[in-house]
Amino acid sequence: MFKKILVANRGEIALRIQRACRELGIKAVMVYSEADREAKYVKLAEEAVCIGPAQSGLSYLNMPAIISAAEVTDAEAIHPGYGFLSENADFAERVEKSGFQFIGPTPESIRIMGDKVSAKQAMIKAGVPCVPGSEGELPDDPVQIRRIAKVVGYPVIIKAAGGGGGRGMRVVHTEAALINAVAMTKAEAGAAFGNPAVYMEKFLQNPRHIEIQILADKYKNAVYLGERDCSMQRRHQKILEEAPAPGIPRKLIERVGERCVAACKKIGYRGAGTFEFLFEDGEFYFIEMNTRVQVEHPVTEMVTGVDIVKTQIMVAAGEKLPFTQRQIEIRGHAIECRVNAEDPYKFIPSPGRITMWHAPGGPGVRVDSHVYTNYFVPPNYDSMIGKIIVHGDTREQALARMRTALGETVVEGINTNIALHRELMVDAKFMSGGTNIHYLEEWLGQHKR
Ligand code: MV4
Repeated sequence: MFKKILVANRGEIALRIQRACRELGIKAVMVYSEADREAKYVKLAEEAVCIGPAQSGLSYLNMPAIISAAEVTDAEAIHPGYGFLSENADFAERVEKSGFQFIGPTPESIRIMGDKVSAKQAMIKAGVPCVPGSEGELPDDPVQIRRIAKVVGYPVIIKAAGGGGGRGMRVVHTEAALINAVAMTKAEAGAAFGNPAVYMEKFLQNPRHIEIQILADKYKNAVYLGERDCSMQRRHQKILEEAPAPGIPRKLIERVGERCVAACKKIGYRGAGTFEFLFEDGEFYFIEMNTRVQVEHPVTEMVTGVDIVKTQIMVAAGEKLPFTQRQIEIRGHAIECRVNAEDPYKFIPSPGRITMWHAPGGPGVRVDSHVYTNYFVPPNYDSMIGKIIVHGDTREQALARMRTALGETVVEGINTNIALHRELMVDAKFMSGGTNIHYLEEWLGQHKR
């Protein structure tokens, strides 16, 4: 096992990784920007290195600064967390070329999944169900493009190979609009991602966003840890997640989970990973794979009892997965509410000093947050300041526990979206379960103030 790991991230996930290291008896080196000097995990760290000014580009995205910090502190591995450099294949490669273990998949795996066309081709080959569409990149010939769209059937969606997470896509409803939409998406993709390649899919009108968590080791062992329902989102920002997904038969999840595991084995995937699917009319359609630990990993930890971050570290160190698929059981229900420093209805960021922070507690309640009373939320980063996660024997109990937890939570000095979460936890449609990816935006439209 590693003796020392460098944590190349900030905020709640930096603290989460530090906690996993403590449990494993590993020393964690924290890196921080000038804006994060006061962070709890920096103060609690046995070692911490300032890697630059507040701007991410000069600190958390600064590869030489991070690798130098690993060198001067004698760390053996680097955990990238989520966001920042976590899905940057060049970073993973530079980490390994510098003699450190990257805690994540191989640079090749990251590269394949980063290109959405090659990711989809790998999944089709491995037998994972995908959204019907162009087989690979769209050709230049308008006649061929029209022919593909006709076969797929309108509406279609044009997506950039270099995009993902909602960036670089365009819905097309008619043949008349097709060629121009392809040209526009290609031009934008070339400018934004340095890759003009685009592909086409059938546009699904009212899907849910369901994702499957997997863990794999270096010896081709892989397991799936069930699914998460991440449909509650606004502008591609998830606001709450839950596991299991309400109303989806276990047998269906098992079938798609087994395909994901088979795909991992086939491509030699290692580490934690998430297969993102759209779910509509009882069918799963793969869209993208994330090659990092995700914000919402705790709901899976709560229903499976598996420590995903700890396991990520163990498999990166070359250990075998400490469990088999048969040992994975889904118990009860978990919900996570992301607490953001922002106006709850206008979504304007609200950085500043937290004059009072009181976290909830009690049975089945977990809070992952790096903040505290008198903490200053810097304006330079994502507005998420923590996550409240609850577990219950049933979804109803989890909902009741979340209502209680949100009721106990006190945040003063800045605005947060807790009021929005309190309303959603008593919303009849959300309570009945299974709302789709458009629900929150429609709800916000009807609850204007
Ligand atoms: C789609 C889709 C409908 N049909 N693909 C948006 C994020 C990116 N990961 C893929 N996205 C979508 N792809 C087809 N063929 C609808 C979306 C989509 C979406 C997906 C998941 C969660 C929220 C979303 C919000 C808007 C659109």
